[in-house]
Amino acid sequence: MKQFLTVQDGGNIKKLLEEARYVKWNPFADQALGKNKTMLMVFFNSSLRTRLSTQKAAMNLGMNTIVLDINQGAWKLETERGVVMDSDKSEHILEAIPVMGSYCDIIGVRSFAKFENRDEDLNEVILKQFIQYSGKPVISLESATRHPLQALADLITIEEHKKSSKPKIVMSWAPHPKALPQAVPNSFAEWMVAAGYDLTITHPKGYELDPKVTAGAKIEYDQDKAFEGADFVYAKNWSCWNEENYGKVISKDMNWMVDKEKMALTNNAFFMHCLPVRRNMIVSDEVIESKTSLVIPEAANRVVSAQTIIKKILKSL
Ligand code: AN0
Ligand code: CP
Repeated sequence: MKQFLTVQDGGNIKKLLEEARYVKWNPFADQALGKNKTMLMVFFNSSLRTRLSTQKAAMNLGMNTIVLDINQGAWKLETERGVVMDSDKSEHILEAIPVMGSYCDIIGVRSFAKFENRDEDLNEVILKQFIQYSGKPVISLESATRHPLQALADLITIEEHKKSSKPKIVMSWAPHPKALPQAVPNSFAEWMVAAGYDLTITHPKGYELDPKVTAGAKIEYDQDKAFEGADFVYAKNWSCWNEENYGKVISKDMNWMVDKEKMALTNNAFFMHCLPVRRNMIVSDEVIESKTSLVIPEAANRVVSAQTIIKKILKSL
């Protein structure tokens, strides 16, 4: 494996899940693989889970790890080519990336959608520069349009808890005060369809995701209807993807919050969320604290997803 940015990079899902199961139960079996190898993680945005779980995964594989918060302590980066650099930006990303690449064997990058220029976000301008100029395998730690390590952890968690071979999964939009990216719902949809699950996506009108990403899923605008018979409810907020309202919040309708009454419509469904979550906006205290809430094991599986992927990349170095 030379990079991990999308579901396609994961290869055969069944095989990947087998590899994940092995990693989960033998976390220190491959300590020699990462000896004298360095994992660098570069964050353009905040993180708790991705930062800690990816670092833990790399350490389990015997690697050294370096974490850089670009916005705290590093030089402010210019990302446009051709500009006269007379502003507050001291360094160009075209030097910074190969320099960072020279200090590591694998490079992880978190770079969210900025919502300034839709084409720039959809074309993954920052991530692509890391691929082109770092000279090292790149792992997405959530890019502008995808969060594959999260979706793989979600899939591992569902595999561990499902009671039928083709569970009904419902991904539900829920209200949030700020504009959030589409990366998590995009990856969740792609991975669930690729895994062969029965996926229904529910959201208010205007929050449609890229139809290429949701191909194979059912879209249901009536949230109550969508929840009927669900085995897993995956809550997430995202902002508008369409051209007209890209990156905008057009509804904060609190009726979409996942609460006890909504969960009562399901087939005693498990509740999932990638975290961080805003309680009593996205989900009620009661539901997130209930016995069927999987948010903590789901976050714990982020170590497993990261370790499975880093291991595959180390093997191909
Ligand atoms: C981010 C998002 O929605 O993409 C990260 C989630 C893993 N969430 C926030 O910014 C709150
Ligand atoms: N789920 C997730 O990626 O969390 P962080 O933003 O805290 O890394």
